[in-house]
Amino acid sequence: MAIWERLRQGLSRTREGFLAPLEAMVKERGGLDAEALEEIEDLLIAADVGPEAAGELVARLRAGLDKGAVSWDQVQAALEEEVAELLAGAEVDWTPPEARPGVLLFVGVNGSGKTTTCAKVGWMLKRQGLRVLFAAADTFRAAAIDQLTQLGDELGVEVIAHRPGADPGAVVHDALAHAGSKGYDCVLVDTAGRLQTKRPLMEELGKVRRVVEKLAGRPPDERILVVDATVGQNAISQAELFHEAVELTGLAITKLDGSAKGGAVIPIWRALEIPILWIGLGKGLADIAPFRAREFAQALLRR
Ligand SMILES: Nc1nc2c(ncn2[C@@H]2O[C@H](COP(=O)(O)OP(=O)(O)OP(=O)(O)O)[C@@H](O)[C@H]2O)c(=O)[nH]1
Ligand SMILES: [Mg+2]
Repeated sequence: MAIWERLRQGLSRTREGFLAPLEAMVKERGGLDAEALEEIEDLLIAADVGPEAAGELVARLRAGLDKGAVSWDQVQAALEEEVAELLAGAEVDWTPPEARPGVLLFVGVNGSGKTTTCAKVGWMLKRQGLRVLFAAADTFRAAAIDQLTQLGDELGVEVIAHRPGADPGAVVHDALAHAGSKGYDCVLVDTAGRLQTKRPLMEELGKVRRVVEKLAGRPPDERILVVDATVGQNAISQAELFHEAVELTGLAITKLDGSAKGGAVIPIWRALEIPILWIGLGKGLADIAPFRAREFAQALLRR
């Protein structure tokens, strides 16, 4: 299935929860009056768009549309336009780091999809002809090391791993040294899932960052927070703490397939203003796509 279809399908729960009642209401009223606009705001909030962004979207709609007889098609098109505009800044034309080896650090809370996203991105870079190395810096659980090692085998990507319980900083140190001597283009670092509230674990991430700084003379080129779309706006508080620890450069929003909280992408972007590099649309290695604001708005708002 094409990525676009998968995005549409992934957002279908969010879309239907929002569009069906909205369409019924606009059609019934034969246009947009003050009450209808208020109801749109409530529906947007219910779709996890957040009160602030919902208020702004409705204000824009109010300004952009004649209050008289507006058709459903006009309302739909205007909303789509506003959402696409609101998210435009979140979209980037991402290219792999130019430095060698480029270092991509994946961080996030437990189960958000770090290891999977690391593998997906590795596969993507490999297909672009880059030589990729994985660093299993999640030494917290033996299963985590096995998971990345297995993914590496599947993809033909070498994995640097130490035993469970080892220092993640040491893994990254070895990975960078190995990448340098073997001429790898990119090192992708998988880290342990952590509760953002656990300070020692967050400090460990800071340490990983410093190891890279010491060896490469610069921080990891990308510090990517992997967030699970199904947690909705909770992603914002998560991100703030990870940002403190490693200064995030990008987001990967996973599990947009099947989330009923797809609308949360809007407040997440507005609160953080960290570019959304990729979206995850399934468990498979090819289920990843660059974030495109207009595509997202269409998938969210067009039937
Ligand atoms: N549907 C769906 N599932 C995903 C996606 N990304 C990851 N998953 C699944 O989410 C689960 C957790 O993924 P992992 O990549 O292991 O997550 P993690 O952040 O590395 O987890 P920990 O290392 O335990 O913190 C797995 O079952 C993945 O297959 C996605 O985009 N869509
Ligand atoms: Mg993991």
